[in-house]
Amino acid sequence: MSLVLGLDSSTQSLSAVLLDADQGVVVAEDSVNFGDDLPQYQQSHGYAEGGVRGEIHANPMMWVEALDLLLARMKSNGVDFSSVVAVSGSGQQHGSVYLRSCFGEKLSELDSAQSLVEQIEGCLTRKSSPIWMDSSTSAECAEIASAVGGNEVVCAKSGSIAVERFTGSQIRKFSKTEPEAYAETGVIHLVSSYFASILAGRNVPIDRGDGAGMNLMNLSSGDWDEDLVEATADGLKDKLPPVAPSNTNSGPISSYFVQKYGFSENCQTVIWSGDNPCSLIGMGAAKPGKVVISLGTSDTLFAAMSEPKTDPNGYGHAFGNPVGGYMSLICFKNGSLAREAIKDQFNLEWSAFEKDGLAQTPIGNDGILMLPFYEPEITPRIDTGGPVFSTNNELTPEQSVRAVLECQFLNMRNNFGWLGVEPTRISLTGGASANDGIAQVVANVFGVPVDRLDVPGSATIGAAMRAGHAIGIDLDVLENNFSQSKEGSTIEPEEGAFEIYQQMLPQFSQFILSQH
Ligand code: ADP
Ligand code: XUL
Repeated sequence: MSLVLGLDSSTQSLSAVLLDADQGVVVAEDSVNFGDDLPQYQQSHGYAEGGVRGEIHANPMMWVEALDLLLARMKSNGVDFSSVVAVSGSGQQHGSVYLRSCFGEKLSELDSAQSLVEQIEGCLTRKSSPIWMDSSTSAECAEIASAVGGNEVVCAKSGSIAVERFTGSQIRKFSKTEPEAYAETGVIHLVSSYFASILAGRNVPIDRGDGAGMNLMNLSSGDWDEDLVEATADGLKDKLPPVAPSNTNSGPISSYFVQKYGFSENCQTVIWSGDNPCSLIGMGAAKPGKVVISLGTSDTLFAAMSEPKTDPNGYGHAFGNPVGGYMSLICFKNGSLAREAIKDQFNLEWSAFEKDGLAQTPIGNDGILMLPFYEPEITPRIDTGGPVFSTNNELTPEQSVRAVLECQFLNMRNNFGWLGVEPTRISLTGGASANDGIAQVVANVFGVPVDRLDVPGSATIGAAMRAGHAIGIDLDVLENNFSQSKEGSTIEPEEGAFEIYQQMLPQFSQFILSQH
């Protein structure tokens, strides 16, 4: 029996899935929701509300408290961790944690009689972690780009132009605004490498999948880019962990987890990757050919690439593919949070977004358009100060639901051409993918069938599969066992729908342009 554990520290929750890799069985799964399960941190969606000038930070202690809570809860529910042979994980991308040099030593002597929070809190040089939703670093992006010769150079080197939510500009801002705390910082981790280090009981590398989301890694060499690192902040080279291939085994799990939760001393830890790279693996999309749309807190569209394709408009990104090669990705910030905003505004349930709810309005919504940008959007880069409608008439709840969905996916279609792939099917994942109505709109707008996986949580599953792959389990076996479409889950496009959206697309493009 090869039990592998996958963890996923996403924006709103920390989830775990335990797989029997050989048998293709999900043995256990559980999740801690930051807002519901850890209300004392007052971060109901996983981050502090009310940040100024686009700042969005989360509490890195909340994340580690969630780890203790999740493992304790699973253990008390009867999960036996002693047969787990390998563990890895997935982290929300771009977010960063700032720690003193003593962090590594602290991790090597963790006491299982105390909590992780009690022991790690003193290592922080910055109490909060900027996360991917933060848009406060435009000045720093411009400074980094100008220092290396422009955004074309940043993009050619790192796979993306200098981007506000990426870690480089966030580090630069910290070094400028809190120079003393920056000087006290010995190591800067991503969410992924922070968790991976805690599990391994020592500082471990950043993987090439997530590392590519920092504007600091050279995509061709797979290592830190000296010019970018120098342009970002003084002395940064010494504060970055090394970069390593995603399948790096970082050794046996820390004795903290052996003593407290019953892991075996031989359980291997594999370095973590970002949630999107892990989802690529979980969806069985590691080889070029499949297009995946993930409807999580953010909506993303991604696909494996043999070459690192970059977006001429600067909105999309090339990241490392955890099993080698590359992946291209576009991220839409106003994903589930925009859908939730409509749901909350009209006091609806998710059933209003299901097929029956959508049947109350015609496909195309009688031409109503909406820019569903509750937060400043990143694809395209636009701040409309809230949602914008093409009509002054007040919309019914049903019209609003259809408007948000249709226009989110029209916006996706408007922005994915640079990937150079014409999907013949789409693999759908993320919390909202379980909703048949939402899946139907995706199928209609793209005009292709939409498949969903047999098992939920592709990032968490992908993390567990990566753990298995790194210790020698064949990727094809893992994909056969866990990345299959759920029977009956395919949604075909409705007759005539695609043609309606073809006509709406230029109108939608014009509407966006009129708001720039
Ligand atoms: P993340 O990994 O970014 O934390 P998930 O992929 O877990 O996000 O998705 C969580 C989101 O899924 C929730 O915030 C919620 O908006 C959305 N969601 C959950 N169930 C449904 C549903 N039945 N219909 C539509 N959206 C849903
Ligand atoms: C990708 C991105 C988000 C985060 C959170 O670039 O910013 O998808 O990874 O899920």
